[in-house]
Amino acid sequence: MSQTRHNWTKQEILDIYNKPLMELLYEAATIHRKNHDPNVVQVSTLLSIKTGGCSEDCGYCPQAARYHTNIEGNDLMTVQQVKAQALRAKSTGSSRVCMGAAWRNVKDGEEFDQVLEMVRTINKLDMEVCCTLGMITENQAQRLAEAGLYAYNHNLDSSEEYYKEVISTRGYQDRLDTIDNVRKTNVTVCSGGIIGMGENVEDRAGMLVALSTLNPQPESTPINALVAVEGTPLEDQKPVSIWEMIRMVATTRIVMPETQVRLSAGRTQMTREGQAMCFFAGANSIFAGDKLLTTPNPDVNEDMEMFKMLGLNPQKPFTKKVQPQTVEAAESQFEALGEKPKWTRPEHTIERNEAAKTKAKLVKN
Ligand code: SAM
Ligand code: DTB
Ligand code: SF4
Repeated sequence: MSQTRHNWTKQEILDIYNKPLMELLYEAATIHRKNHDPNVVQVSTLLSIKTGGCSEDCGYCPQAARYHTNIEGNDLMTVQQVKAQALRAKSTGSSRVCMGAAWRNVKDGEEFDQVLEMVRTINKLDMEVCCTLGMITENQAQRLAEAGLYAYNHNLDSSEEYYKEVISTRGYQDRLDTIDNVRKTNVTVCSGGIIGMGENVEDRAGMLVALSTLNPQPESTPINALVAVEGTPLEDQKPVSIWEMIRMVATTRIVMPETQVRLSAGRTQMTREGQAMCFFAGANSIFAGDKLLTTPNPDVNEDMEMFKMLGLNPQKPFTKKVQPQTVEAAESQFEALGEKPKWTRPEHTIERNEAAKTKAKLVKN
């Protein structure tokens, strides 16, 4: 019988998070090995296919146009460029390529058609393909599924309450709606969040309530430690301690036993010993490659050395679910509907976001 529960309460999750560490680790590791091979870690490579210039106000994000950060913006990559990067990722042991675009939402048209072609191309290399393109409609999710998409990443980021302190340009329900649209297809759901944005432990538990009560639960959940980037509203946040990361990973593992828990952004700040404890606590996926989307990540050779030291093996593609079939554009059953996802645009004011925007205007002028 599956141990997966979809009715976790915030108090239950808080009680788990706050357990004495040795008990928390033992419980998480026990659940981990019942559901996964503890010596296998899935490796994904991120590819920023369209960088910067985003219209949203996400307080953590260096790609939001309204803040002044030192990133180099780029238009949409070509299919050939993406193919070359995917082949490189495959040769260094990645089973998945995750393509990120600094978009609020997907718009039907040439650029989305190009992304669909990227999906087809990578799936044909026998790698899992993931996209994170912002909000999508059900029709757009169907078209991605038909192209051979394996996973769609759309994070809840935090609890519903704390989310309002970080993002004002779209609501929590909008995110849930996109996840719901993905769920209507064969594409797996990747959804998680960030710790270290100034939220409290209740918010971390609140995010895990929102994720674990989804039915089915997400197939993968990235746990990011905030990378505080200069110029963003969250630039002065103190780094989270490794103990908080370990507790968050372990709690995620306990409430979502079957999910692949990804130790995501923030690994450059973590020692190998710290990362090893996260793997013991149930993390079984990482992002590899010396860049996340715009910020640094450990070098892939260093990661492979760490794997060797810990006796970990990279997961083979399509271990958890069969490879989707790619339907060519000419044979597609779905036409572009030209619709936009409906979203609520809460547009309340977040003081620190406004301050970062004002500061950026002064620097840019
Ligand atoms: N634009 C799309 C969207 O917002 O869904 C896709 C890209 S966006 C960069 C994907 C996720 O990266 C965000 O939801 C957030 O959880 C994470 N992220 C962005 N900036 C981060 C940072 N500075 N530190 C940690 N995680 C970050
Ligand atoms: C996720 O949860 N983390 C990744 C991926 N999904 C797209 C992105 C992390 C981005 C960190 C900041 C940057 O490099 O720009
Ligand atoms: Fe845009 Fe995504 Fe960054 Fe938000 S997280 S500003 S939507 S790129």
